Amino acid sequence: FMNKNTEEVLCRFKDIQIKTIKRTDYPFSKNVFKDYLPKKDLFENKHFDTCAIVASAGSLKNSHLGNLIDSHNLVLRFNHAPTEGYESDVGEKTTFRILNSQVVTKPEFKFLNSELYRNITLLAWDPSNFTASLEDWYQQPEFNLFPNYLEHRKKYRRTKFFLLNPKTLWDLWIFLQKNSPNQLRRNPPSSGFLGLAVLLPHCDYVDMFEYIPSVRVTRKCHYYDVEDNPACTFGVWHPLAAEKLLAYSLNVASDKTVFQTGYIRIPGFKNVHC
Ligand code: NCC
Repeated sequence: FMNKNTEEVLCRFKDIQIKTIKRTDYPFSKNVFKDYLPKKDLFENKHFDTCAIVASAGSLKNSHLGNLIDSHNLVLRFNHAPTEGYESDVGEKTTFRILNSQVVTKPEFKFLNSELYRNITLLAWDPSNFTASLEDWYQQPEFNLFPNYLEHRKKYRRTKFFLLNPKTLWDLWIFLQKNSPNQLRRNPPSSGFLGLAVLLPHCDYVDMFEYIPSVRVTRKCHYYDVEDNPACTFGVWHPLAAEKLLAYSLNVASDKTVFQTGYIRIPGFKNVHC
């Protein structure tokens, strides 16, 4: 059941265009990137019946959600979040990974060698300044993901690897600000919210696991490490609380599903009538 508010907000959400960097985008059109950027759009006209987004939250630990997650047609994971050793809680299927530019560049993540980043669809993002052009961003990325982007493209030709146009981060931020009662810091949304925005045009519905914290809520940052940091769940740099309140306002699943099982369900754009 979708109430009127849900449908209205989804209609405004639908207006945001998710842009990836194309061969024709200056300055990439004039440099070596033009031969390596994908020709096609992310997921083009592909449609998936059911999509799962696995937030990396510590509350996934002991959730036994693995089979439910794997039953979805598309599974999105973030950054270096592993499945190996955690299958019963987070599943083993990965269709798509969203990576921030730290993961692409910092040696500890072994981006060019780890099997986590092969034979799936990848989308990497790096924040630009609010008013920056693509050229400004290319000259001054926050973490210089461009060299490893090229290396990866050369090494793993079969992996579909996209770069997010950083303007999309600010379009999402503006949308969040317009739909939240509080003044937000001007920092881009988290990979989790970006994932939701990328998938809503392509899925019948999107199930987001442990993005809205369930009764298993914990101070642990991730299901896969021991870091104790409640800011991971409620936000410090990203406008995480605003993202989560907005996502929760679009939820059509029951309280029991959200707070005991541990996921929200958001209807894909195909199901909204604007
Ligand atoms: O932690 P991170 O996020 O990789 O998590 C992926 C997404 O899951 C959701 N999440 C995570 C933990 C938690 N307790 N609750 C959650 O809801 C969020 O939606 C989050 O986006 C990122 O968004 O890219 C982020 O990346 C990390 C870090 O860079 C990578 O994990 C690589 O180590 C950032 N942490 C730091 O930079 C220290 C984090 O702020 C955002």
